[in-house]
Amino acid sequence: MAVTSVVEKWVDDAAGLTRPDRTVWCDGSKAEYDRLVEEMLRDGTLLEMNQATYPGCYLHRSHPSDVARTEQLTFICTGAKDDAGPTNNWMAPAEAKVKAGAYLRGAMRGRTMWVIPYLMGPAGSAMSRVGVMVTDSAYVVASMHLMARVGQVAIQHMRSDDDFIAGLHSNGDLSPERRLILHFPEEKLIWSVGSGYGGNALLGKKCHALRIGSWQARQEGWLAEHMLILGVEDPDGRVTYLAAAMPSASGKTNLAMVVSQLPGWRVWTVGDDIAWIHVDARGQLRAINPERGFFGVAPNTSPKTNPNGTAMVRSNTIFTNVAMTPAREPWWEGLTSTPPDGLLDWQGKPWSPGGGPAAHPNSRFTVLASQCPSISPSWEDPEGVPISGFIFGSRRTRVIPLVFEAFDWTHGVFLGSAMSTETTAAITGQVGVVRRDPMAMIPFCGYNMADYFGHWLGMQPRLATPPKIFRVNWFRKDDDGKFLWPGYGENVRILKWIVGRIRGTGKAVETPVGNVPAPGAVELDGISVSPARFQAALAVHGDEWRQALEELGGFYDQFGGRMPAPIRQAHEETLRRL
Ligand code: OXD
Ligand code: MN
Repeated sequence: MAVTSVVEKWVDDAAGLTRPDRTVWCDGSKAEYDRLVEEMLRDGTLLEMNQATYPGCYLHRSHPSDVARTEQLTFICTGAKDDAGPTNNWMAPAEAKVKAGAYLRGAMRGRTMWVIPYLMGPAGSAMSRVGVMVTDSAYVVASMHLMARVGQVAIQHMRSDDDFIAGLHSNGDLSPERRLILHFPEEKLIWSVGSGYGGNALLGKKCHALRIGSWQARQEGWLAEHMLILGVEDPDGRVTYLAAAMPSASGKTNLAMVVSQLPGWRVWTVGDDIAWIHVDARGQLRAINPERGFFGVAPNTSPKTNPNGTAMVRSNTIFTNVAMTPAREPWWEGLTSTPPDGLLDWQGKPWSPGGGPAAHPNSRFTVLASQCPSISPSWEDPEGVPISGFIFGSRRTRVIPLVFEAFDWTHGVFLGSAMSTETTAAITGQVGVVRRDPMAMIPFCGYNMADYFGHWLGMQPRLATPPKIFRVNWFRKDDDGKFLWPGYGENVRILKWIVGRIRGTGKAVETPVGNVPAPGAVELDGISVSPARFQAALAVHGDEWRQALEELGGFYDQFGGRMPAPIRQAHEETLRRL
């Protein structure tokens, strides 16, 4: 493989630090993937699933203390602390290198170091970007094959000799005490040691495409967002593309590949996690999905919640930390209403009902996007798809209406900045507590979030018609703790209203926080949601909102004078309107 001398030198330096027994350059071929799988079956890293019913599927069981992203061990290492901002963990670059260097020095002795040149984004797209990562984990290499475009194609897309994000990954000893996930955006560099799991280890995803990506996007004038991308096709065949930011494990993958319950309407999947969005020459926002596959949360994926997701993982899928049936098929909570007898849990121990979950709550499937039955014919279009609307969605039992529309771009950015959510198992820590998560980017913004809001505001003058911005919350409950909205396939009814608003047809009524659907504007035929319950799902309660906005003011205060004035103004105006 012809690589630049800058790449070669960086790889040599990585080997000098970590001292692998041998270095293997990955070409991304099917033969290479098959070889890796064979090796991992031999050494027990992978277990074969039932090849008759789940052909090409394997199970990986991670170390029990390495099961989710560890945000407390994730750092942005900028020269100036303020450039990382108050919502990121920060470490001085030199100190970070001394600390992690101690864990990495000689860490690959006796191991192979694989070099993975990878492309984030479709081949031939000017929006795609290159990374070169090294790792001592065969599981990471195989997963990167599914999640990115690996090999020569990456090198071909380098715009100059040093146009790549360098990523150094080692499993180390997998101990949380010697784990660090470090980002050096000023050096286009990632160091990750001590975890082999998901976003900590598949460096193309959260580390590159979001944390370093968001930094690069700001420098280069585009947006790197924690967003799914979907196309809503109406009965006339017209497709409207939307990008939606949602926190981890909040129904994002389900929405990205939702099967419409509305006759004549259909949803096409472009991406389920990350969107890179550029302004084209006509002032239109265009988005690509930088990833090649899905690393989705398995629990609660079922033929009811996500029929496309269930179908796509029937072959060529690496499962991580799911349970296994005696027939060697994968199983997780929610897949079927009753668990099959004789399950082995995610750690391989016999499981019986009544104890902990059989599958880890953050167990995952890794699969090529092309296997998704709803994958859009445009998903690899080098020009990207035109974005007509943004959705900010979070998981909130109370306060936040099912859907409402921002008054304008600035108000929409304010609504995104105001987002908070109830935490899930995708990160280590307590589940179900409300935390601030502006635009679902709190764990992923590689720089000061006040500057990030400013960057969003700064996009507006460059846009011919700024996309409309919407807020959704599928998770609102009534006083008895019952969901007010059925969700899943019925969410297409909400998407239809959103498309209507974008086209100027959907009816709305104004509230102090934004425009909600007018009575009758969302079709409720065929579902058991009474108009009264629907109104309850949309209700804006002044007292709850005032309290929420007060807390929000406290959040803004940490950014001091760096917080953009228009966001502060939108906040104050909302308080006045309530
Ligand atoms: C993910 C996450 O894995 O957001 O997508 O945690
Ligand atoms: Mn995500």
